[in-house]
Amino acid sequence: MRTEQHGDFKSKVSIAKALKMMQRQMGLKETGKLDKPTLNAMKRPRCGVPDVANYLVAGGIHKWDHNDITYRILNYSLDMESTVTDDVFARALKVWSDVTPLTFTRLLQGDADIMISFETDHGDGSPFDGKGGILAHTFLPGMNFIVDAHFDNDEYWTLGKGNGKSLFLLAAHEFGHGLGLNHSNVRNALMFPLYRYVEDFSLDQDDIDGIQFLYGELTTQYSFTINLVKLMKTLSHQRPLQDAQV
Ligand SMILES: [Ca+2]
Ligand SMILES: [Ca+2]
Ligand SMILES: [Zn+2]
Ligand SMILES: [Zn+2]
Repeated sequence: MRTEQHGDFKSKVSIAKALKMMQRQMGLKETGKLDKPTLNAMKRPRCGVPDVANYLVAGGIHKWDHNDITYRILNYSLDMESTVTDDVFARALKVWSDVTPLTFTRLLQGDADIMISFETDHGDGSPFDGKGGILAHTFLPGMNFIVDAHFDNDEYWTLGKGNGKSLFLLAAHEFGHGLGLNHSNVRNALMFPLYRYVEDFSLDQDDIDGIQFLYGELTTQYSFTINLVKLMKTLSHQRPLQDAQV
């Protein structure tokens, strides 16, 4: 029943209209035609979460009903050491916990809210496409009990420089979906669908507005506690150094 309604709705959207929506999403001129800039943009490496489908479900809010999110890393790629990969995923999650009351705890077994894995052929109806093209995809919360974050194993995952794709940037983007964010049409936003390597990464105001719309800001009391803990750590690290100098 649900599928029928969805199909019916979808068939009313003409190709030109869908193209225009996609062009808007990619920040291109909305011609409604498959012109050269559109074709070029479609060939660029990108996240596999479909833009147009997201517009079709626009209006629905997908988010977690709790702030203490758990995650689990199910497997590793051959491109990076596992400890480096663990660190990359932790840093990518920190991007979001830095600006919200969300916390992320890693589980080593059992069901976590976000299940992270590297995949090639896999059975979720959105197969990967080998090297290039689609790099990763992630489900939005609320549709499934568990959110899967999948990274294409055929990509060459790196820390960003040189050949290969930055696992950190892709993971931060994918976790944005895993927390409920759709794609943004702001070119400098992390949630823009096309991959672009940046050395000094920071969230765009558009990303911050989006995630804080869903989960609120990091409260001052909470950030005060975090800063206090950081200060105490710094002081306790400095003390032995001072002793050594005396
Ligand atoms: Ca691919
Ligand atoms: Ca690989
Ligand atoms: Zn995406
Ligand atoms: Zn998948």
